[in-house]
Amino acid sequence: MLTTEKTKTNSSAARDGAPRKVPQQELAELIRRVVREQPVRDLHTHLYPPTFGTPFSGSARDRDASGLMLWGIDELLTYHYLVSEVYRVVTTRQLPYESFWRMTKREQADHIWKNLFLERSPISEACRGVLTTLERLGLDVESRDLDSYRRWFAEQDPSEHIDRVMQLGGVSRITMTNAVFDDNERRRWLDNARVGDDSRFAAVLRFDPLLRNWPSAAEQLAGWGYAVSDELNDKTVEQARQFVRDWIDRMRAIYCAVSLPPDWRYEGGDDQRLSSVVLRKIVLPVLAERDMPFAMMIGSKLRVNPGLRDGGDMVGLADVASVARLCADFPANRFLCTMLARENQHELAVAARKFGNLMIFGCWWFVNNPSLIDEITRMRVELLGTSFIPQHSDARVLDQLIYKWDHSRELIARVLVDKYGDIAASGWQPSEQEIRRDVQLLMHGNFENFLGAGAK
Ligand code: FIX
Ligand code: ZN
Repeated sequence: MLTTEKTKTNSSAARDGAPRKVPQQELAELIRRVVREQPVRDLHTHLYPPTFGTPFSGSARDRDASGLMLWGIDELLTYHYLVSEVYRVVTTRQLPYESFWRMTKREQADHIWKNLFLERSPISEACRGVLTTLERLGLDVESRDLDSYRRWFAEQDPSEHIDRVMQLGGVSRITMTNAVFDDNERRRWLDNARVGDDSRFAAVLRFDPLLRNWPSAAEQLAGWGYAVSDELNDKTVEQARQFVRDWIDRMRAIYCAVSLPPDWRYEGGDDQRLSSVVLRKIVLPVLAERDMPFAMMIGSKLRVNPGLRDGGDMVGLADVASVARLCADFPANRFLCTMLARENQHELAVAARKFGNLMIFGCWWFVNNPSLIDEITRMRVELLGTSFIPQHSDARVLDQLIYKWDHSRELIARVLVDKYGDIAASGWQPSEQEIRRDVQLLMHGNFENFLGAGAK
């Protein structure tokens, strides 16, 4: 219905102190700029500061072959996504997995560069990401001169490079994944209580085996001095809770996390599945006590092809109803959740409409591709407005922060241009201040607010 009453013009609105409304034609550019400028708090990565050691030390020289801080062009090229992709081109008949893994990192990178970049165009998302990163670092992509890129990285100091990459990626703080059951990771925390003391990074206690394989986890806890048996009696429960508390405190973890297989289920209060009992009696009571969220990343079938190592994991359809039951049964807990299957995304977004203690996040791993980020983000805005966390990087190599956030910012902005355009068409003219407020929530505030008082 057309209204006859003239709407307020910007000048009259400006006169009475209301925020300036953005004319439609300027809206798209403003939104893109705001999304580009808004620092993001990356809530899930596999990145580390130099204190965790680095196998490629650049100008710093102190290499650590089992170091956890991965960075530089050879790590970028040997990302497990690209190992999987190169084995589609050069099969195991031509190059058995063992032969590949016996190569040096440099030889593996040469193999991937030759087969995925030079002999075929690097148009997959993981290949394209390498090019975006090189270009944003100011290197000459057109030269295709891999050794020149190597020479440049060899001159960089790892810690200074972290600052550079965070600045280029617009990342305000990096959230680690600290897998306490990984011997290399655990040893570093036990050897050096200050290993996590880099303010650019926040720790996350990750303990998949507790839920994926309790008997094995119980055996390891016993070996670490906790009086636990694989029978979940009161003594075991209390000791396992103490294990979780001890590592939250040692790491100063901001949340705890697991990745769960697609067939993981939670059937409610009397569910006697080991993972459900461990959740109900050990994990969730400690997290409620500590006012800390619990992150569940659901849908990964591990090592369906062991020869590919980290690249050998697969996706499967998960059960959103189990997440909904958890949210209902544990109202004092807060749940971060992302799922790996595209087919789970709509139901998970609807579950988030039902439970305020559920915060869905990211386009994880196999749905972290432009076509699916667009589809999923669009659907989430339509169902949840600004009350979700659109993305995390899942970066494993420091430099990936640049491309993963470049690509995602562009896609998130594209969705927001349409959505603000839709409301502007009805006469609701968003101000720049309102757009900045909303984008800050999506990229930073929703995560920080969900963390609770204890962790920042
Ligand atoms: O469980 C996880 O944290 C997954 O993100 C990783 O295991 C996976 O290899 C990955 O890095 C995906 O992007
Ligand atoms: Zn991850």
